[in-house]
Amino acid sequence: MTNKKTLNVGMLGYGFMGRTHTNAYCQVNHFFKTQFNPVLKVCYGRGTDMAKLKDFQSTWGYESIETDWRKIVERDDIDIVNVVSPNFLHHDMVIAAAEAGKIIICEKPLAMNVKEAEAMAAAVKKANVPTMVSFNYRRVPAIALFKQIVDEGRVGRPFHYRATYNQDYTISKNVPSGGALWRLSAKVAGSGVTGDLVAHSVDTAEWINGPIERICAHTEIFIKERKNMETGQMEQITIDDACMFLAVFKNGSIGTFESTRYARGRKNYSSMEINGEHGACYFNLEDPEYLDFFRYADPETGKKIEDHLTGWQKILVTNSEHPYMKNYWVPGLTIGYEHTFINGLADFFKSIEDGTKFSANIEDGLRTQKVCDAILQSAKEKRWIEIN
Ligand code: SOE
Repeated sequence: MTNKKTLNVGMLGYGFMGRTHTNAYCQVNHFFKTQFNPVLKVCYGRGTDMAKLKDFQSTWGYESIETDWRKIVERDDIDIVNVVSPNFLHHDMVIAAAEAGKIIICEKPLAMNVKEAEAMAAAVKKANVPTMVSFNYRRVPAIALFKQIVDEGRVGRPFHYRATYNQDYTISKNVPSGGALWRLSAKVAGSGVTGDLVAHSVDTAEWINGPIERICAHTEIFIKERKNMETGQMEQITIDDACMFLAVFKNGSIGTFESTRYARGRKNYSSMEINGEHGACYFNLEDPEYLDFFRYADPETGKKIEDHLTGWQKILVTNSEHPYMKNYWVPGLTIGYEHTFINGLADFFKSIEDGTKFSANIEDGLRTQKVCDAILQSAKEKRWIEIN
């Protein structure tokens, strides 16, 4: 017998993110005591590859499939509309879901541009429905600990923030565009690494270190033509392959950000470091269970506690005192990428249950979109841009 309230899920998409989000629904109640029982009702695909859609359905246990996403949004029995489709569809899907009064979960980047994101946020505000934008890296235990340490004042006045998000999977000119590689097509993805990777870095940076006030960016396209795997034709590549920018935060600290899909050897190298008056923190997603912390001074007194034993502490973030970890195994045993989606869903369910504000919500998604659009504008116009 369970008293949990059923939440029927309509999954709009069935690719990589469809898997990560679906797995979170399957696992959330195994590790967290939520008040909700998500039921995998229906998953959507365009119908171009029915075998793949059906395979997704049977692998994960969806009750049915659908090739018209609007039919899912219109269904009275669907409670959560979960958007994991390519970026160009987010706008229509989220607005329709808001108008239908659904709980909304949307992958990042929220939209193709600020104009779309603003319309989505307005529709959500009008409908007053709970939203989650899937900035899953906030839910890496070591990144949550990073924020906790900064919030506790252990880093003190911040001077520098440094972030990278580097991969290497598009270096070959033979990597096609289109199909599963829609992230290389501007019409489908909106932008390149800026929306796909920098959005994560910006979300985490602002979450940890507060708002970015102004930026100056440079972007680069290294390979300007690729064969589209669906049409077989060469197409012009207009998305940014690499992006670097300087940032000034509202708190007076300054930042550097670098992102590329051409960093040979780097697979998912998302790193962040903050250097403050009293200490510093460093995290790197290729070593995700560790957080490095450097303690120079007592946060209360500001008094130097550095001595001959001082150095970077490499904290294995697996103790029950660490964020999320008491829900999993025993100290020393690690969790992985998929758990960030489980942790996020558990937090989202808790906020719905308690009626509290969830972050990252659609407003946070809009905020990140503003920074990303400013980055692209800055690179185009070769000048500093203020973020309002
Ligand atoms: C791109 O390769 C990608 O899959 C992103 O879209 C995800 O958001 C990122 O977390 C992993 O890399």
